[in-house]
Amino acid sequence: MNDKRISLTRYLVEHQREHSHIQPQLRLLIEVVARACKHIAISVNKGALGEVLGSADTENVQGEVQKKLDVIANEVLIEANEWGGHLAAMASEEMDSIHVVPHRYPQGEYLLLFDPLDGSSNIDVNVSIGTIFSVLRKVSNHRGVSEEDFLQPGKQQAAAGYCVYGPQTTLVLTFGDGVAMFTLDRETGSWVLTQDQVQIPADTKEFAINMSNMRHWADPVRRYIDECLAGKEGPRGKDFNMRWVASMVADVHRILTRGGVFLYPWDRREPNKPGKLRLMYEANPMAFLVEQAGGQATNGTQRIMDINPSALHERVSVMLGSKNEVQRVTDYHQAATSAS
Ligand code: P6P
Repeated sequence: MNDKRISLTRYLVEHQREHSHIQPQLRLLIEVVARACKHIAISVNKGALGEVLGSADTENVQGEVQKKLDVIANEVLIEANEWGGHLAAMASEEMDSIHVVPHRYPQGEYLLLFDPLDGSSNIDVNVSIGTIFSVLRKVSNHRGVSEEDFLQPGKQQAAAGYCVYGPQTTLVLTFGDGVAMFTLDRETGSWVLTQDQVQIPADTKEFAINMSNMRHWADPVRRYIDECLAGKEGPRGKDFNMRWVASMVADVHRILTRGGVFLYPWDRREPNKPGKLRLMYEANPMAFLVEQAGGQATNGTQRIMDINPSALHERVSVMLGSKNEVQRVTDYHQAATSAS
């Protein structure tokens, strides 16, 4: 065993020693979530051998058909986090309402939100998927816990992260003091620190968006993408590349690893909805990670982590990644607003 390798436990102990805001309950929470992600990885990696593929023949609160692995991942996270005494309640993309820790267990000061398995449409075709999580403090001192306790802006997050189930299984984490990446060593079952103080390049030549929605976009997004497509003959003076995995965790992991910009903007298909992605357990945790890595994350006009939520499952328009590109998209939105 290479004693230069830093395990997740050692990282958390040393990080807690340096940063007083990391309370013992928060450290335990992250260790429990990391262990749950290992269990989810085992189920994901079984694929067709584990009878975990295909649909569960049920729908979630979003009206989406749940995959068997969506339900499995949700149950793993609920069961892993109920008994430890670090949480008051949990919220999930897969559950209509919050899950309060049963009275038979002690309640803690934290709230955990998660998308247990993001990118489910990729499960059956063996493309990377992931678990996204966000941690809030229960700030109200009234007894009990309700959905209102969860409705805090993303800047209030105590921690956030994701686990990407791809060629490697990688846990990415922030407490607000930078971003660290841990790769799962399957031989020992340990999470091993493989990158610390992750930084996203300020500039990029790579954008990620679902181009099939182009005709539905608002003008500022259409302008930004048209200029990327115009390449070096156009106003940007450089060629761009495009990626779209249709798994936010995979696209964000690429951006944290080598830069880029990710857009899932509002579009005219559902004009009354601000966007497709969910604020509380997709956009906010990813925005926290991206900002901590030196990037930006907005809804086109506002910093995502400043948005005051009004509903647990509310959606949001998302533009995040290399700061100079996200700033450009924001500038185009402001120019369009000024011109109107
Ligand atoms: P589309 C997955 O369902 C997800 O929520 C994100 O992970 C992903 O970025 C997006 O939706 C993909 O959406 O419309 O391209 O299938």
